[in-house]
Amino acid sequence: PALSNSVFIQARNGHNVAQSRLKRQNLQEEFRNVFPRIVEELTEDKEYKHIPFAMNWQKEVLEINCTRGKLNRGFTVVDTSISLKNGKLTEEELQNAYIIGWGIEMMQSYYLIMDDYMDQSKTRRGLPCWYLTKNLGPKALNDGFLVLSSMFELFHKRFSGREFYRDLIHLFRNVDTTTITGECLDIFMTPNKDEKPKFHLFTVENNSKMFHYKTAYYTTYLPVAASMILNGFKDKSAFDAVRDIAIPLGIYFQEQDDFIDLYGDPNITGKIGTDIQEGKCTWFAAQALTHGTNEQKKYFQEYYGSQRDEDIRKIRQFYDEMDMKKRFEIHVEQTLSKIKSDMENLPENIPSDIFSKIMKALEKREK
Ligand code: DMA
Ligand code: MG
Ligand code: MG
Repeated sequence: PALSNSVFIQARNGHNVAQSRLKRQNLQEEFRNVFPRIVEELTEDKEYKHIPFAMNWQKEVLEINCTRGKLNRGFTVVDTSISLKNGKLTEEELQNAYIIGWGIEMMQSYYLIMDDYMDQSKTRRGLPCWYLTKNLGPKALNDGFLVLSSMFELFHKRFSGREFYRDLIHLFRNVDTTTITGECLDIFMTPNKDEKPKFHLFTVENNSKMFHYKTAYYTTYLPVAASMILNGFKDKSAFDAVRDIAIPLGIYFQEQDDFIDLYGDPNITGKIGTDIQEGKCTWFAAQALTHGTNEQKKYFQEYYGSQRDEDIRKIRQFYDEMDMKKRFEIHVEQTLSKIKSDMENLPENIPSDIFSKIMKALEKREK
């Protein structure tokens, strides 16, 4: 069904969207305004109305968990569709990009509900984590699954009759498996209560593999690949070429996440960093154990993963002594210049500005 009383459906479906409407800020606002309709559509089911409690709960879970992020991933679907169609996309193509974009935002919210429970984080996007809301505790896990199933429900309602449906579902299933595998790697490398961190696993290679799986695949590859599927791409080599650029960019995104955990301002990021006391295999920890002297490594292993404030301070000081901010800056410069040069070899039908837009959105990211 069309988003019937939606204010922005002005043009008829088959017509190209007017250029004047394709301004970024404009579209970002349109994109944002689509979500309440999606929630309505998901909960308007006749059968469902007989269980109003579940219906209202689903509304609340979706509204609180899906709308408070930066919406970078979701909007990348829109950005990518515009690039792939060289600015000439129909109303229907734009609406489809909005729906898929929100699907990705829903997927992200499901990961965060689960991840915050596993990481025992305290705040997210400026609010208590969902499992800490209303003292839900482990019951929050069902809401994670609720958000995921809502996403598949939305795609089914909207796209099940479409030619691209099979490829779309295949992509999302595949990305979900990859991300969960990445969370497995993360969990495996994180110590359980009263255990020492697994320092022998803290290598640059393991760290980057974990980032590839847990973050890069769904953060940068998924939105671009989803838009390609919407736009009729079938050729495996085009997806491979996109993956080769998207994955390093997504790994860089998670490296920024580690930077923010250490040096970010919680008032801006909306979350409080806990990586040091949790003994996480972060980019910084992997650097310390790769480039430190034997003496430095010994010192690091003595205090990393401890809950005591003074030990956490020691690790922060240690990072300063190793000049980690500078190391990070150099690493980022190298990463980005490699990605930029690889972007020059993309196939002709993949405009490189797809990735320039993502890079721009990540530049000097503070949250
Ligand atoms: C993020 O891992 C990965 C997923 C799949 C949510 P993280 O725990 O480092 O992220 P955050 O710092 O946002 O909790
Ligand atoms: Mg986390
Ligand atoms: Mg985590």
